[in-house]
Amino acid sequence: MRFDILTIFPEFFDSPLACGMLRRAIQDGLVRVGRHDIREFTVDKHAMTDDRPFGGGEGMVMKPEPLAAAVHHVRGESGAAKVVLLSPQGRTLNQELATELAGEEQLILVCGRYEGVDERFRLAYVDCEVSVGDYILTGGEPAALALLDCVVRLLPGVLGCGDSAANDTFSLGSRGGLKYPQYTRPRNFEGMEVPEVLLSGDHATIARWRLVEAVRRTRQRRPDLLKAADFTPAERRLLAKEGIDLA
Ligand code: 9D3
Repeated sequence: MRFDILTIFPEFFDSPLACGMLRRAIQDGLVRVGRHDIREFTVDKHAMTDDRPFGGGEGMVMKPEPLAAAVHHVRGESGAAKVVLLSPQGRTLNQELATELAGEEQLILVCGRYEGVDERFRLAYVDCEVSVGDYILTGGEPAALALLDCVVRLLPGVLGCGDSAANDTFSLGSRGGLKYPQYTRPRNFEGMEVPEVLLSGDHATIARWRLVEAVRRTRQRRPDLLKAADFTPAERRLLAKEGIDLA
């Protein structure tokens, strides 16, 4: 898969791309990430990427020509690239959207700054607008980074065995719920003990305890993520016995 990021701050992505899973995926050739400075596609002598809004008002608007020229520059031979504008008005990013995007051959991520991009660029070039949530960022770059990160980890070969999708299958996490509480050494930390059941070596009992704790936690913090249909009859019996009502 190939990503091309259009931005006025290409350096923004330097250290994220040089660390951890993203670095490894790039090194292994599983993904290619190009960064392109929109300023290099400007058409005027002052290299302006933004201008004042027609009709007046606060802030600046990104000019359409540099954005269009940058898209033309990075669009591959096939022309099959999908142009994604990171925008507060977009579809909110979630795991389902990440899975859809992971099926694309090339994504061109357009990072807006200022008050937004010229409407004509959006209409003529943008296939999909994505937001990362209902809060205000300074621009599209941090949103593009979140999108890149969550899509890349879905690509074949990127995850190690320890974090594989298959390994997730039995946990609530893979069904959209939250993770159970986790513990590692030492057994006593500041007077707090690790729950006895986790030291028992009884894998079936541990699995049941984890399911119960994960559901309890999800119901308390993110009830929107819990659907009774996600559980087997045996799991529903166990949860009912523990006094957890899925309805
Ligand atoms: C209504 C006036 N503007 C802000 C006080 C609107 C506005 C313009 C530009 C708000 C944010 C931004 C910059 N943000 C993004 O480009 C952005 C974003 C976000 O702010 N939140 C969540 N997802 C995204 S994706 C791109």
